[in-house]
Amino acid sequence: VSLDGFELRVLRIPLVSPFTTSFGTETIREVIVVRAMTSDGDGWGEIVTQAEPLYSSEYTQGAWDVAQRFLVPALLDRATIRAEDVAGILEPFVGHRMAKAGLELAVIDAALRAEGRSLGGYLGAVHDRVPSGVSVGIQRDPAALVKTVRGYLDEGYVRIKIKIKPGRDVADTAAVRDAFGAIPLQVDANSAYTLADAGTLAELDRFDLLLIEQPLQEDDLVDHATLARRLSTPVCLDESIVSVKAAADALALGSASVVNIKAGRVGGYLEAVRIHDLCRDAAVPVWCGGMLETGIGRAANAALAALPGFTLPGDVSASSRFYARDIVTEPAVLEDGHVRVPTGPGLGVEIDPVALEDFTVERVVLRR
Ligand code: OSB
Ligand code: MG
Repeated sequence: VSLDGFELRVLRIPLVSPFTTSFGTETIREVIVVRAMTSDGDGWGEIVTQAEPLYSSEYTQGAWDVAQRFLVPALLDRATIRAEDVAGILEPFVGHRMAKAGLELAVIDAALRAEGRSLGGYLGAVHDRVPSGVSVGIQRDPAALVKTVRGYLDEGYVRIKIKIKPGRDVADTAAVRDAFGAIPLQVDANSAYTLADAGTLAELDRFDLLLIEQPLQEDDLVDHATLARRLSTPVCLDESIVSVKAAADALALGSASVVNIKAGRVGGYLEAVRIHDLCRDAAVPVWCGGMLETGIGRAANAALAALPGFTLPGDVSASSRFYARDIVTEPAVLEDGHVRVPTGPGLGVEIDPVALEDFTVERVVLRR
């Protein structure tokens, strides 16, 4: 495509209920929406940073700065670029993967819309819908958790993930297991433990969980391998898998037997596909993680999750799980426990310009 410029916006979208993890509570989703402006029309992307650097070192104002100061100017330096060129152009800038991923998605969307080709087709999707799991935040107490989980099961979600932290792990998991029997259930610690907690984490083995996600720190690949040998519950990595190289290292070390793939965390949907391919060749199951995406990232995640190696249900839930109002005209909905993979050109969803404007708190346009 030939790029005319980029529009960046910071949005603040209220959540339907507070979302609590081991690292904090969110009540408003602060996110950056990217519009790539090309001679063939617009493309949309989303930078999935959160307001504070608690899940990852990236955060919204940091991404806002690095995108304007370095990443966008590097892209606008070229008269024309292909979607496949974006990552290479941005490669010299260390890190900032979520910022890079959002810019790349906007260029991919613009290019695919111009070609009349869907993102699912481009990435290699083989399903027209994907099973929908839900990530459930830490609640006031185990009884409140059971009530919240019951609501999601009644809606049709096919897999439950509960957030855990020290002191809110074994009893919470037991409460959900006891209340609902043999449902597909997994837990996510978001790096809240150390190897010294291996005894507590081993107590989770009796609940027959699908997996335990990211018990230790982002750079704890060796400790995760040590822990994995002590647990019968499969260890899945999220925060640690920042690239296809990190994924290869984790598999070689035995740090994970399941991988959560998030395009933002790994620098883009094309890198996400490379991790999918690596894991598929190694017979390691993968699933699509989420970052409370708006309708933009949610459409893209559905397309990614439809690749053949995504053999576990992802955190690809309906927009209504987090938002009363989305910024696309056809938000993802739950149908028989599944979310449909859009088939239209590019992301296959259209922006609702009024909603976009209503949630915007900062806006900038950078032109060639
Ligand atoms: O660890 O998977 C995570 C949300 C923000 C940051 C990290 C995580 C999450 C979730 C929510 O679990 C997943 C979703 O978008 O549904
Ligand atoms: Mg996680």
